[in-house]
Amino acid sequence: MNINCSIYHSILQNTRKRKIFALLIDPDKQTNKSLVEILNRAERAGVDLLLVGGSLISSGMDNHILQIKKLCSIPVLLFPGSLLQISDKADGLLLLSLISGRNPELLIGNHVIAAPVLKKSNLEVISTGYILIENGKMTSVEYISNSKPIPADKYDIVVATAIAGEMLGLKLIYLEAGSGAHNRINDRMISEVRKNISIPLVVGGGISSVEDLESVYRAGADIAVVGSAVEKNISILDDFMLLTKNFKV
Ligand code: 1GP
Repeated sequence: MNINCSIYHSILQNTRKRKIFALLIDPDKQTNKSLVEILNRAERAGVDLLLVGGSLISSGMDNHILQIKKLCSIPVLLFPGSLLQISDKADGLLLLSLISGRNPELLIGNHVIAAPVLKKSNLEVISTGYILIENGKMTSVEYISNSKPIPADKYDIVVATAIAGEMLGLKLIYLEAGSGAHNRINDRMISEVRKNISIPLVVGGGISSVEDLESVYRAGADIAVVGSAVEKNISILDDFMLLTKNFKV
């Protein structure tokens, strides 16, 4: 992805032509050795974006990001699980508003606290409507965010939430089943949301095979986010990227 123009601008340009694959790196789940391996593989395979974050991170983000930037040139977006995960060493940040929930801190409270810091940084801030969907088990994001996910068969509520997010001026809608979800976001949910919004649609959580990824793309996701499947089997990354590059939009 060309980082000379802004990341969001290149997302908008790319989504008209092709799908975008984002690899989620949870620094706490990597050793130095596995990080080198995964980033080399990601660069070779042509991964478009790195999202870096997790529900809990045990040490400062700056060092993690500096290490990642030393090892590869893929644009790095923070995907912060908390206010502690902001680092101006990254290229950008998904400013997540958890619009499926009713926890005021995650709708606006944390954003107010972070705003002056973000304003002074060089980070590209991409406001994102984050919609948590039930997936069959409680995920870390549900527990930590202290918010209820929307049931996976409540299509109308999810669609209305996504439309509201777009109307509020958010730049991306992110349907999240949660890391390691039993059930990824279902195809009908993805396509109904896709039909009803015009901003890019991100889908993540529980995408564990090439078939899953293909269905997610076919249903209408512009950007797919995968973490756990690659942590378990790094070679699947090549298959994911082969599909992404050859997928006809
Ligand atoms: C990012 O939580 C996802 O949205 C990543 O989920 O770890 O299940 O791929 P997985």
